Amino acid sequence: MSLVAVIMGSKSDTEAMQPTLDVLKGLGIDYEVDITSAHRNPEKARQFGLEARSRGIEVVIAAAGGAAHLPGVLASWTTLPVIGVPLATSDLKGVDALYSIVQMPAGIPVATVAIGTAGAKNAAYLAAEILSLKYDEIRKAYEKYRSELQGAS
Ligand code: RP5
Repeated sequence: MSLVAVIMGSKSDTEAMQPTLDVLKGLGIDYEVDITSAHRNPEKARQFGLEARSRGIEVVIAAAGGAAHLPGVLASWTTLPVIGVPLATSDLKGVDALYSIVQMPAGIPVATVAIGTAGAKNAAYLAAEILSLKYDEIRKAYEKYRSELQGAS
């Protein structure tokens, strides 16, 4: 059963989000991936948000470029933690997406990571930290990764 849902706003986001999937896989975290545009398919975004918890999802990672309303829209339909990844897919190179995702009005949080590959990876690591509160196997895998970092510098 998937613990993490990785939702992207467009097929064109797939390559930018591969690092998220690689990190989740490396840590042994089960995930699902879907394309759900908040503006082209708002009903699908709503259904996903309403059903995610009952399907066993515990963390949502939502990636989008441009106006990047997807993470906020999903957060409006679920009380699961939502991590937003701003993607550099527009002429503004992701600054638009960053501002859009990070500037959620008070009350409906979206945890926002960096633009690009660093953010895509950190979204997965942050999901691992959240899941580590409950799952010992994920905590052990994540702590192993962290301890290996110490040897690298
Ligand atoms: C956003 O707009 C997507 O997340 C994507 O990053 C960007 C462009 O999408 P497409 O027009 O290529 O589908 O919705």
